[in-house]
Amino acid sequence: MSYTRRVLAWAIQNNPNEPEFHQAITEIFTSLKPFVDSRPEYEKAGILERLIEPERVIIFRIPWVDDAGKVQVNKGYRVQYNSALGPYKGGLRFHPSVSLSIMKFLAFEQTFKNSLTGQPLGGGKGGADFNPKGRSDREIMAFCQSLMTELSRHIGANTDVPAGDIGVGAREIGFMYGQYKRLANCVEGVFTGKGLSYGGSLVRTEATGYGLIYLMDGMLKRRGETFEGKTVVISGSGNVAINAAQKCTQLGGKVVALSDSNGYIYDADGIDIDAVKLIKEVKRGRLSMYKKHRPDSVYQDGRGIWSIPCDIALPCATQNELHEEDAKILVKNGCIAVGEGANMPTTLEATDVFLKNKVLFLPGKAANAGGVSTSALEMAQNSMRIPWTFEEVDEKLKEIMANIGKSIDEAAKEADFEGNFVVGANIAGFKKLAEAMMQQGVV
Ligand code: NDP
Ligand code: 2IT
Repeated sequence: MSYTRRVLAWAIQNNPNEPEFHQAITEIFTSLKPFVDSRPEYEKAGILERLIEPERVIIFRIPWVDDAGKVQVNKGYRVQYNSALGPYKGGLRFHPSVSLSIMKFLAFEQTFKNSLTGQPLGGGKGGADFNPKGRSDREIMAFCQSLMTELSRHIGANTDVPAGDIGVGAREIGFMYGQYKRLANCVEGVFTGKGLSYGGSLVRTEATGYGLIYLMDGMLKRRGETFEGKTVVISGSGNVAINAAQKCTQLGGKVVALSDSNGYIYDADGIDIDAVKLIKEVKRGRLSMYKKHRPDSVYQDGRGIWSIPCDIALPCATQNELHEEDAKILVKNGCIAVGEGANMPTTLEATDVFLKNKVLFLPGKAANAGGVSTSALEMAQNSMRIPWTFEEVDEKLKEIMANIGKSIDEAAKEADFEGNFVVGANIAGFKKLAEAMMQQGVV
């Protein structure tokens, strides 16, 4: 059995009941197979065995008191996956589905994504099985403070730098950062996505969605296409989806649909993004309220968003939200490009459908890397104690996304998989990581 197959089988056997983690490592190892198996130095250095085992996993209790005076307990996680390239870096997710498997898949993906950015970032991820929906600001604060009381001892500006993800935005980061500062008695860039008044960076809020559109725009242009006049369907209606919709609209695309965990909206005239922001960001409400703003739009319960005909599909909600049947419908409806704003939104089978049908497919670790890249820019500004303007950060983000596009394209070509950016992104991410790990010895 080849080196890659053997380590993959071993990892799956040794980490039972972790389906999302198995899915992520299967995708990456399958891509790496020809590259790694033809280079015995990797096996000699045990690179894959060391890469697949997180350096550290912290699981902890988060006790807090709700508004009714009842004690609640949640499970918290921080997976510190790999520090070969820099401090552990990656978001925190608050969602009832959070499990060890989901944390590990996200942290493993993050390690490759961060490598691809070309910035000095290791990989990590964390979160809790906490459901913020319907909770008061005081309950959110109590939860965030309790989480940070434990997490604070494991993080630091040069150790591990968390940020936001699903269910964690400016409000939650503010509460967690405030508690960290109090416990550590230290003001440092230990978080990214901070508020602008206390060390945050301009463009970080927009960065993941903008970066996705910058990369897609660049890759479309290589095929002689642009966003101008294209019909676009975007799933989700959170940070990534909203900012992707905004930039896409600025570039001439027409976003006709968005979704949340209950259903989706279709607006043939193009989604009114300000209305969505009001509903989701200010009122923390449901997309079903959109019809009040635009009576001619349609709201539909359920996960049928991919049946809407479009030229470009951008899954920006969560893992495994786009299945094989959805991919077949998208292809049948003439979709020419898919960009993953979310982490692993497309199942392995659906990805195959896109690749076989020559759909331009941009995998999450490249397509959504704009968020963490801008986090690295926030860290740089914190270290220098000098903030950059919106235009300066935006320019740097564009350059980083263009470089990512170039490196996944070149890596795919070198591996004889021209146009397959799943292979391109995995190999390009792996090469840099493996080189750093080899040079640092067996650690
Ligand atoms: P938000 O919490 O801001 O928004 C998440 C959106 O996805 C909401 O519309 C939510 O619906 C929907 N959603 C979440 N879980 C589910 C589910 N199980 N089924 C259906 N819909 C769901 O998160 P972000 O926009 O920050 O994150 C979205 C994706 O992008 C995630 O995969 C995240 O890992 C990834 N990502 C985020 C980055 C960032 O900088 N924020 C960077 C890179 C990737 P509802 O409102 O009903 O909960
Ligand atoms: O998945 C991701 O890349 C994020 N949630 C952002 C991580 C970060 O550290 O900015």
